Amino acid sequence: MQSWPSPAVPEIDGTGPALRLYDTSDALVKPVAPGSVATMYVCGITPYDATHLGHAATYLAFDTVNRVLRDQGHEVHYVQNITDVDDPLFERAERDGIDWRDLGTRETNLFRSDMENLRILPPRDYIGAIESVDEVIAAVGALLKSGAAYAVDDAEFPDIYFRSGATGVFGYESNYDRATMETLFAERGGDPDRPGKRDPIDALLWRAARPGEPSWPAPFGAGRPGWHIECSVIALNRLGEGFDIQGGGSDLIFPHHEYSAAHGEALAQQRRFARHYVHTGMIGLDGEKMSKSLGNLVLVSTLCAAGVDPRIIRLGLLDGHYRADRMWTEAALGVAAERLTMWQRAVARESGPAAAAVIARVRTHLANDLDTPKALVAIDGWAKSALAGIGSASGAPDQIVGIVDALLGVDLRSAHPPRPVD
Ligand code: 5CA
Ligand code: ZN
Repeated sequence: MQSWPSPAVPEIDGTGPALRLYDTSDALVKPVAPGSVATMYVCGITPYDATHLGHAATYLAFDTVNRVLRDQGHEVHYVQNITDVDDPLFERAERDGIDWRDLGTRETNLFRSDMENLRILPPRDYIGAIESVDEVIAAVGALLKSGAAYAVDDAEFPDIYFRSGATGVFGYESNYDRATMETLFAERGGDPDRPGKRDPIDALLWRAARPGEPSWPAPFGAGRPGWHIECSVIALNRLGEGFDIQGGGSDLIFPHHEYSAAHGEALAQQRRFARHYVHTGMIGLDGEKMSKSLGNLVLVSTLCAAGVDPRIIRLGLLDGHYRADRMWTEAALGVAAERLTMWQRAVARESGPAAAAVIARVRTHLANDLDTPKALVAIDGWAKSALAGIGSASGAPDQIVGIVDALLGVDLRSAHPPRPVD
């Protein structure tokens, strides 16, 4: 699948401290410690509805990770999937009387234009489930062969499941106890009551073909991929085992990332799937998590169509810490709009306080588990001083424009209208 166009990222002199991020598995903030090429996989959308601010916040958090790593001189190999074969897509397509492939294409196009408007750096590999079916078939075959997978005893629908005990370390990613796993498994797409499973929380790897559902031929019987194996193979086949960052929202901690890791580890001789499991908090509206199923959505595309500058959306989202569950409010947009205006006025001046100390602070805050709220406050401080006529560093406004563009993804000098949807 084609990714979206990349915005330019200016290179800024110097470098900051090495990035440290919270790892869900080890339950602590630790160095990301990549080699010269940093490797990052972030779970992509299920394209049955439009991008809301919760999705945007999650992709923006990993965009900031991407920008910080680049600023530290790393090349970043970034991979993202599109879950374009899944039940929610079929159900919505059926409800709306359209082909599920057309629905997926339409919503993926909308997502791409939202990401472009928000100036999110695109993944190098943007891979749909449809495109990766062959990879899944190879992986399921290998898991069957090694005994990590089994088919249920059902002549009509011999679905294939993963033995959650196969790796011996199952549960290390989420650290959840058995009761919590059972609850979340049932709530988030699992099928604990499927007869024939050896353990109720064993996850589906391959769903045998059902009438009216899409399927692909495979040596172990026609069917379609389960959800978690899709992300395991797309990541593993491009980044290798032990890649640096596996990312997504906190609703993916279990079962999705636990099983993506376990599948990957069973395939790659037990090496830890990802070094870091990084999870963003949930964005809510009116006291509830923003979700397609609840329908309480603020869409990026709606805001852009109403003339809201995407830079304001970015600054509004960056004003909260990525790991905090938080509510989106109209007021947050107002605050972000004022901030953008203030920064623009400040960098339009001929001089201001020397930028080096501010740039160092921004880098330090971001390296410290992505403390974007403090990074914004550091820029505020510079902008207020500049507007008060303090400082005579003539290069400073340009330097501030550079760092805000490179690390926060906001181009203070652009006047580009958002790109219309295809
Ligand atoms: N396709 C799968 C991942 S393989 C999926 O979860 N798709 S999704 O469209 O439901 O979500 C895409 C990303 O947005 C996921 O990382 C999810 O955790 C995140 N997300 C969904 N809702 C919110 C929210 N309200 N706040 C923050 N992030 C969210
Ligand atoms: Zn995923």
